[in-house]
Amino acid sequence: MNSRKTLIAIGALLIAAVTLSAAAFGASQMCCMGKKNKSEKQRPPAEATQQDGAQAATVEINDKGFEPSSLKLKAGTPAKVTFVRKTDETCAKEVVIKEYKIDRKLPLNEPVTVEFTPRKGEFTFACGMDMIKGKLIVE
Ligand SMILES: [Cu+2]
Repeated sequence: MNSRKTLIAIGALLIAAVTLSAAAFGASQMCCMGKKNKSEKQRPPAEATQQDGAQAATVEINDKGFEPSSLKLKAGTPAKVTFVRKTDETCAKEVVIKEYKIDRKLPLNEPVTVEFTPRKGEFTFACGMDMIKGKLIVE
């Protein structure tokens, strides 16, 4: 009799545990989706143009900062990213991509192309003082 009661008790506990963790999991899923939607609303990343085994994209520097502020690239494909500074009202007079040892001056209205082969991950491109930033999303 006693052992049977114990079994029932254990069974009830298990069911409660499963229900609780399922609820917690559901909640965390909801939370992540909320965050995702928010960041998607901000601005979707721009895609690079794929051509002849290479990829190219242009980023403008204007009074809003880098535009696009995030750029999607393919891993392992040589990339040419051209930066054009369109305003003097910015501190982004150079562009730095630390992970790829890129540090280039950006003369006004003069396109500057940086070349590198991106590897998978997320990288930051920034002004010389690391204040104005953009993101490379490499997949
Ligand atoms: Cu700056």
